[in-house]
Amino acid sequence: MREQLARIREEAMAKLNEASSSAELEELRVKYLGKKGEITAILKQMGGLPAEERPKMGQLANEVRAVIEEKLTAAKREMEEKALDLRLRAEALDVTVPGKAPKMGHRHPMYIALDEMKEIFIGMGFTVLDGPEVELAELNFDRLNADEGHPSRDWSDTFYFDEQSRVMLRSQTSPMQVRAMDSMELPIRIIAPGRVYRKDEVDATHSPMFHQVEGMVIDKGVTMADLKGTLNTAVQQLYGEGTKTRFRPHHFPFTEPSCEMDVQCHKCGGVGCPTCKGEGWIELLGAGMIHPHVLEMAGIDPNVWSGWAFGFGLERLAMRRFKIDDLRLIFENDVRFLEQF
Ligand code: 2NM
Repeated sequence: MREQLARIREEAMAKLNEASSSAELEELRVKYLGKKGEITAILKQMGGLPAEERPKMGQLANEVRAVIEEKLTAAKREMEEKALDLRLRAEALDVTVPGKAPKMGHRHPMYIALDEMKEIFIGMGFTVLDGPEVELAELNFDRLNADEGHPSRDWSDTFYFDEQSRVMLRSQTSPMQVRAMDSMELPIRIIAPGRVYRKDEVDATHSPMFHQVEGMVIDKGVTMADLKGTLNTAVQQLYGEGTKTRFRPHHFPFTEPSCEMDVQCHKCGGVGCPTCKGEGWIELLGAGMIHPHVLEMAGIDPNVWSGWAFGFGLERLAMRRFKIDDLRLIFENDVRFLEQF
């Protein structure tokens, strides 16, 4: 029995040393210490021993049992520690690995130009207005002195929604000025940027959708001098101090008198170069004193109030500002193009 216990002890120790999983450990625990295990079997045989041998053998058997138990516990703990260590290693974050920089977008070049424009006019006390792109022909045309028969009202020029030509995609942002005249308290100082629609074929300078910025001032005693002063101030901020402008007579149905404003070419200083096509001047916008009848239609007495307005195409402004030579680039949104600004 003594030898049996010694063998069990030796064998158990060797096997416990070799065990490589907790399942194996459990198997060994059952094999040696379980109810039908080898130690239990030995203890059951004790009854056959002489009485004086029993306590010694009992003690020995218990020692072996204790040693195996201890070894089991130690092996189990070691295995758990190893597993934890492996898991920690696998889950470890290397905080020294360089991060991935998120790709930052930026404003579209046209909106950079628009925001500049807004800043300039907000700085002069103007409010920025927004309005519907689906508009009544009444506000887009009639209220702006463009009566039935005006060429821009033709079906070949304008996107109408109905046979009666009552509802349309606005062809200018001026209907917002009309809405402002109808709803705002005087005096009014506003700019109205937004999309406008005309039936034009796409080419390097045309698109059926483009953006306009229009501005309007209505107050008492407002004259053409205020128009020139305000637009000159805006141009100095946009193109730099000392930029010269000139005003040429023009015609619009909603203004009288009307004019176009040119800026002296920033490239050649007015001598003439490819940028200004040899002119020395670059056409910037249309403007004029609001027609008395347009004021009257809005219920504003032209004998008390007067006003001026202007309008220009935003794409053209952005194209000049960023030296873009094809309008289509503005709308294609090719990232390789956009990234350059
Ligand atoms: C332009 C040129 C000149 C204009 C006029 C008005 C209104 F509503 F006050 F009559 N809004 N916009 C105007 C005047 C627009 O664009 C080339």
